[in-house]
Amino acid sequence: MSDDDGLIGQIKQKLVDSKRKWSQEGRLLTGKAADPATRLPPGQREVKNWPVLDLGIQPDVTTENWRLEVGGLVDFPLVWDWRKFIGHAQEEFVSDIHCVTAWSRYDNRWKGLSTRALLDIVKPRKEAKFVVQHGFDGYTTNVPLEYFADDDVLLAHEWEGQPISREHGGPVRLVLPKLYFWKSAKWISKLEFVAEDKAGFWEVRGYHMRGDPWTEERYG
Ligand SMILES: Nc1nc2c(c(=O)[nH]1)N[C@H]1C(S)=C(S)[C@@H](COP(=O)(O)O)O[C@H]1N2
Ligand SMILES: [Mo]
Repeated sequence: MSDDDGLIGQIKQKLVDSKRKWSQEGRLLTGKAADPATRLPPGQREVKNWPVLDLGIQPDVTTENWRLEVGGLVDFPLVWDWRKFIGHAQEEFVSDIHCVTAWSRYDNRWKGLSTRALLDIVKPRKEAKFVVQHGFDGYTTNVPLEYFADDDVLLAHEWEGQPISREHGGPVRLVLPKLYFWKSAKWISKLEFVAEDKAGFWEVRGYHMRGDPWTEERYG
């Protein structure tokens, strides 16, 4: 890390407070389900730009100082640096982003290591049912293992042929397209396999433990 604590900015307390209030009020809920074939989940609108959403802290992570730790209920825990990570076969996927603040962005071309490839290496134990993602900014978010293991989930390092920028979570972030985007940690530092579900940063503030956009699992 280059600066004192490796972080820039300050946590946006107002954003955190207003999003917590949204969850209490059930803001943006339409009560309708949408068919995935329609492409746009209920209550969402398409944007062409790519908004930046985080807690206001954008850690200075580079390919030099980045490390990925994988632990918890796995047979082969690991700590990788960039060279180890990039030495594994990379895959590309095009997918849509659905953010719980109601924007969706279509057709994002991601490149990275598939979570299936990672799972083949670390071998989760049969008791492992959930994955907690940790970011270098202190962010956490929890997902069911079967969503984490889906074939379109990447530990991504490129977007549209370019390295993922710092503001969007570079050098490596998770991309899990079938859930709201808060379930995809930026500046990923650690993956923790657990037996019991464990609420992450937004989940303890009223956001959903799973977060499926098609059934509007925004809060709860
Ligand atoms: N480490 C970390 N990951 C995070 C967040 C964060 O604050 N810290 N915010 C989440 C939220 S709420 C969203 S919508 C997406 C936003 O990603 P983007 O800024 O690239 O659009 O990242 C998610 N992952
Ligand atoms: Mo979000």
